[in-house]
Amino acid sequence: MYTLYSMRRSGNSYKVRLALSQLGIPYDLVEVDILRGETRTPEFLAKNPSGQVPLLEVAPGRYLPESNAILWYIAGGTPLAPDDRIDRAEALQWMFFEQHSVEPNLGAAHFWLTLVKGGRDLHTHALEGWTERGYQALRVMEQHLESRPFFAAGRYTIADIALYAYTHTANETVFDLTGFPAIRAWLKRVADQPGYVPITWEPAALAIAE
Ligand SMILES: N[C@@H](CCC(=O)N[C@@H](CS)C(=O)NCC(=O)O)C(=O)O
Repeated sequence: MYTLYSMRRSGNSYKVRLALSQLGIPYDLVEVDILRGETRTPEFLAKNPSGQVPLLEVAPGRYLPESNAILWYIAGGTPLAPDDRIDRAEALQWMFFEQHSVEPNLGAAHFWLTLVKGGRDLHTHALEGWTERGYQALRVMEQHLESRPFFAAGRYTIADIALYAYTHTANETVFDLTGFPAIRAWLKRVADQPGYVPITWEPAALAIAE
């Protein structure tokens, strides 16, 4: 059985919890508090030298970091991970976009404004850039979704899961999605998928570490 090292309010961790739920894969969950430095202990760094969650133990002693790599691993061989060459490349395209344009802006705003006490004051200058680049990313997504129900392969895939994580919490920070009707409709389509769980969900049998 997999063990997932994850933090409840982390969008990157949520991607993996959402996919595991939708794929019906059982797993043990270890809640890690990054605000208390729990990913920076020698024990954790031995598992993931990057000191970050999510981290999936795929077999005893074998660890896989990076949310989008984990998505490809757990969804491999299922309809959530496109097999066809161009469909797969399209899914990858949007997952790279997520890491380059969405996570560093919407994700950073989410982390510093909603999770860290006083984070807004600490990052007043950065916030301007996150906002500008975040809206730029949202406009790209909006345009794509105006004529398509999902991001890649003409169906719901792990590309949607990756992009959903920080887009669905965008309005908790500085982003107003009122002017993005296609994104709002897509957020609803994702939330309507079988096996959907919200970011606050946790398995009943939580957790080894708590
Ligand atoms: N590119 C990585 C980013 C992971 C990441 O930034 N994780 C954050 C939580 S969302 C973390 O663990 N931060 C703790 C730290 O850097 O000390 C992914 O997609 O998994």
